[in-house]
Amino acid sequence: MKIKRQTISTSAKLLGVGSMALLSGCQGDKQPPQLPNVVLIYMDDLGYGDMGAYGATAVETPHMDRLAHGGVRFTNGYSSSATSTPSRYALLTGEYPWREKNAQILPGEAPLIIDTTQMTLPKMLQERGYQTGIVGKWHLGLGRGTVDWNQRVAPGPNEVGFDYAFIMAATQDRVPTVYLENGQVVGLEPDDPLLVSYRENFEGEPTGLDNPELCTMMWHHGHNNSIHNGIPRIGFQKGGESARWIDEDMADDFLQKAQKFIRNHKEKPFFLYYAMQQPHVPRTPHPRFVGSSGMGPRGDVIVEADWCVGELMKTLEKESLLENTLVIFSSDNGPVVNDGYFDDAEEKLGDHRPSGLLRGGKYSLYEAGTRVPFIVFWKGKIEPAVSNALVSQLDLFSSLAQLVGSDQRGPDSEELIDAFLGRGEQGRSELIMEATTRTAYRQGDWVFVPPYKGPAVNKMVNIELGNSNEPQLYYLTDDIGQQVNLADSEPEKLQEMTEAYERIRNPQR
Ligand code: NG6
Ligand code: CA
Repeated sequence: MKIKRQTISTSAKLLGVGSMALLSGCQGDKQPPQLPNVVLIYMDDLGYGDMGAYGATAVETPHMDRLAHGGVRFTNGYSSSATSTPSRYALLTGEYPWREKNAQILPGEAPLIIDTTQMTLPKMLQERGYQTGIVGKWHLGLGRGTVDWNQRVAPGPNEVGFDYAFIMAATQDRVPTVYLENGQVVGLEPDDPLLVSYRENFEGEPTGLDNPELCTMMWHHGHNNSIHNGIPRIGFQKGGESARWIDEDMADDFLQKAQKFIRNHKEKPFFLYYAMQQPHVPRTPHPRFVGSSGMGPRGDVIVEADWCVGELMKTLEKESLLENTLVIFSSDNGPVVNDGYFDDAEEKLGDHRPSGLLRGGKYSLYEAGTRVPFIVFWKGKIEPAVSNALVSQLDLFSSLAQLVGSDQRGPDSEELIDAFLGRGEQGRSELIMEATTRTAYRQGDWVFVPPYKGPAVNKMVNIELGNSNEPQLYYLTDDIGQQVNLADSEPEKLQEMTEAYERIRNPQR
């Protein structure tokens, strides 16, 4: 059946009223309102143009598209940064990542950057009786400085609000290449301790730089330290052989843990943060997905991830949880094609445009750095719609707090539950976007990019970063691709945008 599309401004209406009222059954019901489960599916480097529902034709994503077509699909939904750590920091704290100097791409041995006394999204939900879990990529640091991977590693996700955590510490291209379950490295044998260093190699250990003959995937830039599974990584490690993950199984490993979490916690409300690893490098689809996209490993892992989303949704359905589960789908930052390995991603890209019509990509201050697929799905509670409201992942904290009746609010997080549930197009009026500590500003449909020194293009990844000696001003309504800089022709607007931006970034001035 073809779903009739509609825009919110015309006719979409939610099948209920008032966020708390939404949660209760009949009026006068003596039962306390039943809180909905929340499942946050978070992709890694999936671009605005990487999904069928956002215009992709070369790669098929039927399961993600089903969420998009059955829920609210945001066209102006943003991650908080053009890289992972800062986006994830903002997602969990509701605070702009540029306020926290440590919220930058972290190595695998970095200390935890969220203060354990800080209020977080999962802690807020715990206070409301939720059981909380994270499965997948963490990338917010672990421990307090020097980590002994052979002891329980803490503080980490358990200490900032997750009752359950099955994670990789950083990224799949960084050591250690092991999973941690509630702080313990999974499958570690005491007689083969795991050692990790980002400063120097361990004597006698092969590296991508010295031993290319041991690599089944070659590094293009960076990624030439310790080799695991034929893939050279960032950082050095030794030992812990029995604990090492198999890259091709990672999607299944995370999916199974996510499904198990749902099955084990279905009696009380739960929050599951399913932080998937695709399509971040190294792209290692399970053999059953190899060749599935015709676009090489980058396309194949998108197909794999799409399948995982479908399987997760099936689990919710099988457990009769769909009508009581709010599903949020998004990505931590924009897309990159070559992010440091020779993996055919460029050669086989064909006509596919991971950024869609947007300019830039991962690491970029232009739109494709942070404007990402953003979908909110709730069977029976949300009518399918496309929303143009300006929303950020930053806003999930306060908006979910509204939904579950919590008084907690994130410092920079806006209360946009109505927009998220498709009850109107009233989103933010303004937003600061970040890319590796640089920031840009959106207000309405205008975007201001302040002047930044540095290369205009990162030649390694072939992405325009947004750096220019001149201020840039774009009007997205007419120019979604940010091709026409209006800074000279619209001096008043430029002035207004500059001042509004400075008010947020440098309030003391
Ligand atoms: C970069 C890596 C890149 C990726 C990124 C983090 C190099 C040359 N590049 O430093 O491959 O790992 O960090 O990506 O090492 S993110 O999505 O987790 O932010
Ligand atoms: Ca990422």
